[in-house]
Amino acid sequence: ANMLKNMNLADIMTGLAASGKNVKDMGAYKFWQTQPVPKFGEEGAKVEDGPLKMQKVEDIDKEPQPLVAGFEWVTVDLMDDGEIKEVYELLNGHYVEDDEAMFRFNYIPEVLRWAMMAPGWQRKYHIGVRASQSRKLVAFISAIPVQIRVRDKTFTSSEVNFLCVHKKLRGKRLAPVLIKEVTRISNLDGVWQGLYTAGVVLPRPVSTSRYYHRALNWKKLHACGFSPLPAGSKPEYQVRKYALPETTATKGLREMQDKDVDAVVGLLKRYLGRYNMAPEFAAEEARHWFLPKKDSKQVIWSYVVEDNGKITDFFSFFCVESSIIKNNDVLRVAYLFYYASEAGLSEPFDKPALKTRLNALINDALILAKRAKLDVFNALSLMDNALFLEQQKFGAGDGQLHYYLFNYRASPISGGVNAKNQL
Ligand code: MYA
Repeated sequence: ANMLKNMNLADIMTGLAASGKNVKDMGAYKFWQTQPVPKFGEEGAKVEDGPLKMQKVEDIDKEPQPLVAGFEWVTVDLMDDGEIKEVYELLNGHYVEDDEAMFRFNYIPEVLRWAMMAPGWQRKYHIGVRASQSRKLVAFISAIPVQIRVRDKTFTSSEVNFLCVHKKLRGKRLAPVLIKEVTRISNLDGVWQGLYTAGVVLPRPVSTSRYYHRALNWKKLHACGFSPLPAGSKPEYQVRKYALPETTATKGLREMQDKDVDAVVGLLKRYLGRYNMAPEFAAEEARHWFLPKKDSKQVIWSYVVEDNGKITDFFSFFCVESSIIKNNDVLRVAYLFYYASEAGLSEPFDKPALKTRLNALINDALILAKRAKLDVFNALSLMDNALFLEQQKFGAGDGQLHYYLFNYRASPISGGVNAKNQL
């Protein structure tokens, strides 16, 4: 979870984007220094990957930590339209913003359900805090179970997301209490590892990637302050630079259907096997994450290439809106999700062939996103994205996304982490 925005050249040159921004001394992390996470300063140590702390379910507290007077724990029923609206409103007003407070994520209920009601979800992981008197929802945290592979080891972990504290309750150490509660609930289910992303630096990222942005609707991006007009350029030139054809070019490209699930799972398993850290999808999970729901607003777009009855390629992107704070409008932002291609799986590995293929596929993804009326297309500097970012006219943004593992020590991973957690 992090924000987006085209960074101007001056920031790149002054190094503002460097990952050093926001780093504190280990001792200043009053909460995180008590948790089973790797510490800054021990990066170099040669250690085997694995859990940091072993515990037993019977030793885990059966009750949550008490909250300060006037507040109480609740679980939120996301099936209930009224309750999901409360989560929507909390996040819409108080969730992640960019550094200059120009944009804030606007997770509509359809996206929240998609993200938090994935296979294996349980209501007890949709944890809220209410003010006892007013019943107002003032804080939230959630998790879903995922199978995550780090190098040659695969384990279940709680993927934590949507941590949010109402602006009026900030700085009161409520976030650590929420994090301990989602940990406790996971532990009672025998889950001992966590996976999460944040724009802020905490002890200690297992991987860090940068956001890149590709304009689809440059005029709108410029008008709302997302994309500056480069010095010496003219608006017409920018519009022409980002123009896209009306129709896709890849032969055999079509929307993914239910009948493709097994083929996509098989292809993804082989393709993601190339990376040091990636999720493992069961068929049911792939169905959930990739197939659009027919009866609600579209959140996810997935395409396959079929060649003589065989699925050779796959790509997907999802949409999360961002509110433009100054004028009540929204940006419709596409995020590149998972992809896979036989072109990356030849023996020996043929990098130029993969580069050519990914550029063709991503160009089609841009065309399809534009057709879906999305305004900008985001991708991270992970997986094989370096092979197409420049050629497809993505520009570096000012947002970083740090990947974290809870209670798992792993030597640092460069590139190729899972795309799912960018939600
Ligand atoms: S990332 C998105 C987080 N949400 C936002 O950024 C929305 C806007 N901001 C807020 O709502 C608040 O500022 C939040 C902090 C809630 C972020 N992840 O209560 P405090 C540490 C982890 O006084 P507040 C996402 O959702 C901070 O370093 N820790 O602060 C993934 C300090 O600790 P320390 C964070 O500003 C979340 C302490 O909190 C984050 O009122 C993954 C201060 O607490 C952050 N993003 O509230 C959570 N930001 O003293 C971890 C600040 O040590 C999951 N802090 O520096 C771990 C795995 C658990 C499952 C395990 C299973 C076994």
